[in-house]
Amino acid sequence: SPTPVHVLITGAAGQIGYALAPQVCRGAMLGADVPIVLHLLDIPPAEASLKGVAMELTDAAYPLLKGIVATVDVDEACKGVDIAVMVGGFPRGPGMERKEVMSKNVAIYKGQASALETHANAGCKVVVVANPANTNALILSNYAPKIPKENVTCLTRLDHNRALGQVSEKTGAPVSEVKNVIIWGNHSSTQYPDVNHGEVSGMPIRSAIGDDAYLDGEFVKTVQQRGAAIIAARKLSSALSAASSVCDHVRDWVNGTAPGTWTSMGVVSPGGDDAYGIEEGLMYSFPVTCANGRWSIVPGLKIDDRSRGLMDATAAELKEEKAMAEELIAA
Ligand code: NAX
Repeated sequence: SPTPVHVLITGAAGQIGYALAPQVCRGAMLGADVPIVLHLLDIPPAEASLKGVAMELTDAAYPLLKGIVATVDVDEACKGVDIAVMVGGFPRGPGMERKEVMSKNVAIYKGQASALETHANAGCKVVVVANPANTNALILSNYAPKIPKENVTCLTRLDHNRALGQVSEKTGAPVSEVKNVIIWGNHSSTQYPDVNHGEVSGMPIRSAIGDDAYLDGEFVKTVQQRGAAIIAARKLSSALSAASSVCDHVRDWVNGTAPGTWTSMGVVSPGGDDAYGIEEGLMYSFPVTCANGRWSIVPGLKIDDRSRGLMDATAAELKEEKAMAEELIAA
C-alpha cells in the first residue's frame, strides 16, 4: 500500500480546522486512494479542544487516516510533513491596529517557518490561510530559506470560488460550467476579481451576462466583501467554504489543473513581464495552471487599463504590508 502523505493543519482546533480535517480524511485534498497521517497543531489554551478533535477523527474511523499527531509543540507537529496548511494565526479583531496584528503574526510565522525548515520533508508544500495571508506567507518563506520559494503559497482559492459562484448565480448556469475567472493580488478587500478572460458554458462571461456595469461594480464588491457578508449572516466567519477551497488549492497544485482551465493562487512574484509587471518578491495572487506539482502563471493575457489600475492598487497594498513586516522584523 502507498506510503501515507503527512498533512499538517495549524490552528486545528479552530473553525476552519474542524471543517478541514474531515475533508482531508475523506480524500478531498489528495484523492480517494491516498492514505493520510494528520498532524494537528494548536496552542496550549486550545489543547483540550485539540484533543477532542483528534478523538472525533478517531471515532469517524476514516479508512484513509493512518495516524494522528495532535500536539501543541510546533517542532513535533512539523516532523516529516509533506503538506502544511497554516490556518493558525492572530486575526485582526475590532479596533485593533494593523501593525499590532502584523507584529503578532511576524512572531508566529517566524517561529513556524523555522520549525518547518528544520523538520518538514524536502519538497514540502505550504499554503497559508491565516490573515493577513499573503504577508504571513511571505514571512514564512523568508524565514524558511531551505524551502523553495515556489513551495510557499497563500489561499485565494476561496475568493476565486466565490467569483465562480456569483457568475453561476447570475447566469443560472451550474458552477461547473464557469471557469477562468481570476483573483489578482491580496486576499483582502483590495483584491481584484477579474472576469475578462472567463467563460460560462463556453461563452465569454461578459457577453453571457451582458451587463458591464454589474460586472465592474456590484460583482467585484460582492466577491471582495463576501467574507464580511458571511460573518454578518452566520455571526462566524467562513469555515466550510474556506476548508473546501484549501482542498481545491492543494489538489490542483499536486494533481494538476484541468486542461484549458486555470485557478488563482497567491504565489511569490517572479517579476517582469511573465508576472504582468508585478514587482518581484511580492506574494501576489495570479492566474496559474499546475502540472507535475508546480504552478506557472498563465502567460499572455491582455490587460486593459482598468484592470491594470486595479492590479497595481492591490500590489501597492501588499508592498505596504511587506514594508511594515520588514520594519517589524528589523526592530
Ligand atoms: P479560529 O479562531 O476559529 O481558529 C484559529 C485557531 O488557530 C485557534 O484554534 C487558535 O487557538 C489557533 N492558533 C492561534 N495561534 C496559533 C499558533 N501560533 N499556532 C497554532 N495555532 C494557533 O479561526 P478560523 O475561523 O479557523 O480562521 C483561521 C484563519 O483563517 C484566520 O486568520 C482567518 O482570518 C483566516 N481566513 C482566511 C481565509 C482565506 O481565504 N485566506 C478565509 C477564511 C478565514 O477568514
